[in-house]
Amino acid sequence: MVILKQKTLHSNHKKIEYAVIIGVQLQGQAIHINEYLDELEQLARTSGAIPKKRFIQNLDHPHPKTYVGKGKIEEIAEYCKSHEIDMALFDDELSPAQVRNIENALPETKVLSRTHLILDIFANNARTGQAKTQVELAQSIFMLPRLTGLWTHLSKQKGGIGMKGPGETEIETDRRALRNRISLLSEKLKHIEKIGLTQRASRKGEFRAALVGYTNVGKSTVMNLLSRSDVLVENKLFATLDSTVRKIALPHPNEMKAPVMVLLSDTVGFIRKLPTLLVESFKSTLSEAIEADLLIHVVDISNPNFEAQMLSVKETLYAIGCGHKPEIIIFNKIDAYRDTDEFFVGQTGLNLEQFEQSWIMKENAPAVFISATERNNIDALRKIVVEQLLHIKGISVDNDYEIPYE
Ligand SMILES: Nc1nc2c(ncn2[C@@H]2O[C@H](COP(=O)(O)OP(=O)(O)OP(=O)(O)O)[C@@H](O)[C@H]2O)c(=O)[nH]1
Ligand SMILES: [Mg+2]
Repeated sequence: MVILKQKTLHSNHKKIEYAVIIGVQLQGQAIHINEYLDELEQLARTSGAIPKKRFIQNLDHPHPKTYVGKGKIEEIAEYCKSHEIDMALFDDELSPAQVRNIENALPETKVLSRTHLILDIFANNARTGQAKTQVELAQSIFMLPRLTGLWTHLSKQKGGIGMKGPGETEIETDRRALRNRISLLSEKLKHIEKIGLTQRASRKGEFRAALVGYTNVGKSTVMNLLSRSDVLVENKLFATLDSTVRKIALPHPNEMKAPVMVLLSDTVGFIRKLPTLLVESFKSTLSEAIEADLLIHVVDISNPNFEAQMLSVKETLYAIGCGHKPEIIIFNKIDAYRDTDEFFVGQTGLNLEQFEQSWIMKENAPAVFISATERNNIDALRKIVVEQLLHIKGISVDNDYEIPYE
């Protein structure tokens, strides 16, 4: 049996899908669940759904049978029925038993988690053969233990979110076929990776820097700014999936010397609870970051959760084995506060100037505060990147080391 089927005709006229968003506020949870659910809603919108209502319940721990309590699930079921809701979106991964019970309570509604949405968005945005193969592999591994879902019959009729393969295809739900497909895709990826390996090996000896960071923070905008290229920039999550590498010239700190040529790469953004299997599947795309001399960690300082986002990024960097790599931090989007006198950065309770001071004192990583869209402080950014690269390679600013150039 073939795993990926061509989309049926009706799915070209895509029906709008309505969603309810469901979360649990755990006792002692530092961040209010609403901030997590804002992100879940953004994921839902990015994958093409319209969120209609939020359901939040305060609990010591998620209910083992139905995630939220019995009364709450009945309330949700009632709402879904009367408002013809297509999907119930949960911020956490559900156990197979929870999925079964919830599906029984919501027989006409797809039960999906944030992982489904992330996989869907990745599937929509994958462009190259490598990205498509990586996403399909991740989807197949994710689907394998979840084939019992009742809603698969709904989705097979309806298609849509949670059932999209990369490109114009839908995911098959047959276990044996899925297993075969997983081994085929793994083989295909190994082959693609081998080619990438030789390409990257030829870049040895050059200065390499990689833009990393949470999704939608402005990595591609910074890439375009530094390289005058036109990588896709969008106010959407995961606009970039494939890594792009550009050679850029940065002024040498010693004006008498030739510019420093650097290979700069832009790659996939990270997100809270990025599924491990996705990180695993994307390791070859992330190898630009893994093999870089310097990581340029871009942070969206206009997002109140930026510190939690930085932690998520750090976790993912450790997961791919580059937690200890030299790093500089770009605090981007400082313009988002421009007209406010008394603004506070995130939840630190400090204004921007105080924050700059405290950050520089607190952290060892060099930091720079910029606006990529307003082009504020870009020279400072260029300078800090060059200084760090020279420092990492143990080259003093004034010596006559032969700097690679075009
Ligand atoms: N206000 C403001 N917006 C910015 C700035 N830099 C980028 N943006 C906007 O932020 C959004 C995301 O920018 P991207 O460059 O696509 O972000 P990214 O990190 O590459 O995102 P993904 O590839 O989706 O992970 C776009 O709408 C940009 O115009 C900035 O300095 N200030
Ligand atoms: Mg991008």
